[in-house]
Amino acid sequence: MSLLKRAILVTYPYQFNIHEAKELAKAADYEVVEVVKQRYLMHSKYGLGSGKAEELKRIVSEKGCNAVLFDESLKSVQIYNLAKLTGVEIIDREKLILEIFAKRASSRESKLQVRLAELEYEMARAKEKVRLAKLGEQPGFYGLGGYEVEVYYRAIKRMVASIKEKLMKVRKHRALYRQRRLKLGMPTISLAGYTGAGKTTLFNLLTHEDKEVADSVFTTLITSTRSITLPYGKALLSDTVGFISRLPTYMIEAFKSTLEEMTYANLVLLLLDGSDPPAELHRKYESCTTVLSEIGVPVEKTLIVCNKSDLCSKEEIEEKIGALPTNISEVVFISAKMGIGIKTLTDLIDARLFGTRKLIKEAV
Ligand SMILES: Nc1nc2c(ncn2[C@@H]2O[C@H](COP(=O)(O)OP(=O)(O)OP(=O)(O)O)[C@@H](O)[C@H]2O)c(=O)[nH]1
Ligand SMILES: [Mg+2]
Repeated sequence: MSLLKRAILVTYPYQFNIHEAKELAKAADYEVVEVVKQRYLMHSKYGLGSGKAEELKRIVSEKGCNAVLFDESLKSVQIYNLAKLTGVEIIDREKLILEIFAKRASSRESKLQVRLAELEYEMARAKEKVRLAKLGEQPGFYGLGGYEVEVYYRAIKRMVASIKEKLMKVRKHRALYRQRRLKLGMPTISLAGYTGAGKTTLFNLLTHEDKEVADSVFTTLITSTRSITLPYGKALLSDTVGFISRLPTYMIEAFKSTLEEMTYANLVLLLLDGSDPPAELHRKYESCTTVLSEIGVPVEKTLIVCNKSDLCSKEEIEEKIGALPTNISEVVFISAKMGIGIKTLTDLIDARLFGTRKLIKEAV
């Protein structure tokens, strides 16, 4: 029995947008029955232009769908207008990502993080609802008065504060762990990269673990840390949540205690999927470096690792990497799945972390 909800996807007319939005839809249990494409999705009334919005209305009724997935962030008034026009639920990109996170979150921490992101989503829209209520229009409030709207807004604010407090405690806990690890003198390595780049595959290979690897988006939500043995010492390797483009800052904020590990890492391995077409590789690379700089990881700490080298020729990947806006010359080509290039990678990590130990040993 299929539990998939039937949905129409509204997105940009580019292959990578369509592909990624479909992956997100699949991960949140939606079956995309038709794709409506438009170059510009920021029109004030419906997100879409009004002609396209009418077309969407027609398709929704023809196909008998339960929802419209809108591949951009929408304001409450736009959601309200679209829902009124089409008669079905409107899920924007942020909401869709939140649905996936909510479905996948299994630890107490990731559940808190997802709840925080959900409330922040609601709060951003509640502000607009308050404004509209004051103007006498109340989309989405179905007759709530301005007073109740204020109460609602304040209630969300209180919940946000309470969750933040709980997350602070988790952060303190992590800080304690970090101090303990520091005392052990073990350097730390973090895996970073777009969702699906192969972080967990590499993590499993280096740590002999068996964490879930899958062809869908956001497979990993919980950070795992294990020790690895390198020629000149031991280090701790962490796998974590993947990045995605157009992720709003508050979501990064919500996952801060998870992502924060990266700011303390001695080395961050930025994994790229070398089999991506050039435009996609470029776009994902930029999304990753934006998040890394937002959370405060200096470029010098990053090592670019180009994964899935088994899927294309070295020349092909080198050409793609060469076109990236980066001045980092050091790129390692590996295949985590096939175990190709792993020795070169571990030697490089070793040199970065224990370079001086090696020199001392060679000198004596
Ligand atoms: N061909 C090929 N496939 C790979 C390689 N590394 C990983 N994959 C595949 O890529 C997909 C995603 O791998 P994961 O390790 O789950 O990726 P991830 O970066 O951890 O993804 P998230 O947890 O969603 O952020 C899986 O289907 C893997 O089997 C590789 O070197 N070659
Ligand atoms: Mg993973």
